[in-house]
Amino acid sequence: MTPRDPEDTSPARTGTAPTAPTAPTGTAARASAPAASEASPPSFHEMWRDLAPLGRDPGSGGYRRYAWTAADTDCRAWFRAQAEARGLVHELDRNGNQWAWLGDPLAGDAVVTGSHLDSVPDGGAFDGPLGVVSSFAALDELRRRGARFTRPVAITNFGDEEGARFGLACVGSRLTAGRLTAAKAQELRDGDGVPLPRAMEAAGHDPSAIGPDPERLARIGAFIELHVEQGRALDLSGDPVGIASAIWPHGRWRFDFHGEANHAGTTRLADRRDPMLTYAETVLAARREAELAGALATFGKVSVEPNGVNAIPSLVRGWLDSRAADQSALDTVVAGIESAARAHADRAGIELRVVRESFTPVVEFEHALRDELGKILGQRPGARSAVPVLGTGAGHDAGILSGSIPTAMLFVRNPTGVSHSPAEYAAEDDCVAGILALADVLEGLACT
Ligand code: HGY
Ligand code: MN
Ligand code: MN
Repeated sequence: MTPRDPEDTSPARTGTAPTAPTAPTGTAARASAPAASEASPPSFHEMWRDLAPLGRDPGSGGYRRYAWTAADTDCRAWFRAQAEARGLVHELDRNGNQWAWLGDPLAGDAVVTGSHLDSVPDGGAFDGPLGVVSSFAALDELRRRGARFTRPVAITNFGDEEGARFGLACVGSRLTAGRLTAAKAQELRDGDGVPLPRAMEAAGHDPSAIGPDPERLARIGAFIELHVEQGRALDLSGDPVGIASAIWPHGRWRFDFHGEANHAGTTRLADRRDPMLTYAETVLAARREAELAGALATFGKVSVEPNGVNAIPSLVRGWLDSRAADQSALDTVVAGIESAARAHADRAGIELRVVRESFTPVVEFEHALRDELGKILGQRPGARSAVPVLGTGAGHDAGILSGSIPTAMLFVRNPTGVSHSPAEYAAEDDCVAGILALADVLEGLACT
């Protein structure tokens, strides 16, 4: 696999990709591109290229679109511009999620599609944005077909899905679904100690009404999220598009290892209480426990105080992300890791505190809607016998909402399976296949 030019975040071209007018990117795009209109909305390429430079780090080529930062604000402005270019009614809900409505938002039984625009640190271009861009493109396709809508349709951008800044995934959808209370949300702090409500205010959103939104959810009949696959199942099966069956239970735990600060150059080894050693042992234990249970465990984030080359740390904080196909395996892994950490901490005179910061139980997508998608996609001319149905270890807003409304997911093939990395990408033909599949699903659900 030849590495892609990090400058090029357009969907990887395979063969003769359909061409579209090449629009300049960033502000130039907004200044010089012809005014889009309902009749000729921005194409997939134009949307993709306008979005591509927003929040992208020139060094890594990855995205740093963290909740309620300037990059997030730029992405939100992009979303609103796409909505208005199509004559959709743009709405910001109490939790800062964006909605672009076609039809009466109060009528009920709406079919909603969308995803998120925020990213993990140095994330890829597709995780989230592919779902949002494809939603607009699928609506454009339905309008080109002259589809007659019999239900309201909305496109969403759910805020803070990755939890990169405040540590909790899916804050926008959790608040809306009542799975995160306003009080708990107000306790969230970023790495600089900035409370979530203050960050919202600084970005221009009034946080005073954050909280559950049951009336909104009661007006939604189905939510469909299209997402780049974060794995290689579709690449291995040879399918451009798949349907989600379930999301593994998964969570995030913070391990605080408190030791004793001291001089690196004068403190005898026997006299040290070095938390870095217990942290290191815990990381190795995580891999051992995950292998034993056939699960996943990752320490991807660590902070050290005082973080000096010549200072034995006083505190090491490590964040564990663990996931497993079932709850009992997940419980076993996390318990095994914590027990190994405590055993070493006791021997080394380290004080250990473990806090569960985020947790999502297993999600089984509603069978009726999942099967409806399979029927719609399986009946298309030239369709293969069945669209593959696959599980995932990745969390999504659709998973959070699945406890409140019928939800389903479509996955688009990811040739390498790589995600949460600047190297993430999907072939253009597969992105187009995803758009057409989403258009067919929306047509089957929301049109005569
Ligand atoms: O962490 C996840 O699975 C998702 O990308 N938020
Ligand atoms: Mn992600
Ligand atoms: Mn995502």
